[in-house]
Amino acid sequence: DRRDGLGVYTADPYAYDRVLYNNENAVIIQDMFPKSSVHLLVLPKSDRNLLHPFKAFEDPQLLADIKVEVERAKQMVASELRRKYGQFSKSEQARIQARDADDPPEVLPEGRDWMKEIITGVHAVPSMNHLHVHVMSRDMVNDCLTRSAHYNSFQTSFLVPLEKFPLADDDPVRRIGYGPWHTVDLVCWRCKENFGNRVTKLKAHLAEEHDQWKRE
Ligand code: GMP
Repeated sequence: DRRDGLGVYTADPYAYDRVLYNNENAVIIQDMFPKSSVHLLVLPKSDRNLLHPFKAFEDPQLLADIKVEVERAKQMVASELRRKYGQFSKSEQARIQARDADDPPEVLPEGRDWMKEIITGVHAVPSMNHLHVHVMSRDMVNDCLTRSAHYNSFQTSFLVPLEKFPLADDDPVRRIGYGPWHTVDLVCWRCKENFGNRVTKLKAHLAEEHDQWKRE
């Protein structure tokens, strides 16, 4: 089944170049069809990893372990963003200039906090059977993003952050997957412009936003 495609990475981590990190709790891999310029997945190694995430994360130990791995993946995404875009970033340049000045200040400017540019979570209705947590830059610029559902699955409450877990029995998040998230308007994450259902227009716009965003 195509939906079982993520199982191979935890079963045989050393067989795949896409596996970037491996320990006893999880593997961290590159998404094969990334929807942002950097898009990783955390795949727990757990006997609960074929459960729906709402069920799987009822286990406090699993939830705690995976939060640690998601934090690790965030650090990986942040350093990849710094590597890719640091050269364009005004705040990074300010830090480097201060550092390399003849008379450097006692306290250097912070540089850019790339951790703030990252979104994480699970889909309310996952498209793949094995438990996976998305950890990605928030730009949503990638050729693999072709459909409005790709965009909205990360830019609406359909993406459920780990902080929401464990869910109470009556938590409204449990109903998100059955709501109209799929057909809501495409809204730019950065400037909030509404593109209706015009995904081609949105993509052209996101490319422009990306150019501004990397310069911040
Ligand atoms: O939500 C499931 C995620 O898994 C999506 O972002 C897909 O792009 C991704 N995906 C689907 N199949 C594969 C695969 O075989 N390998 C990897 N690395 N990612 C996949």
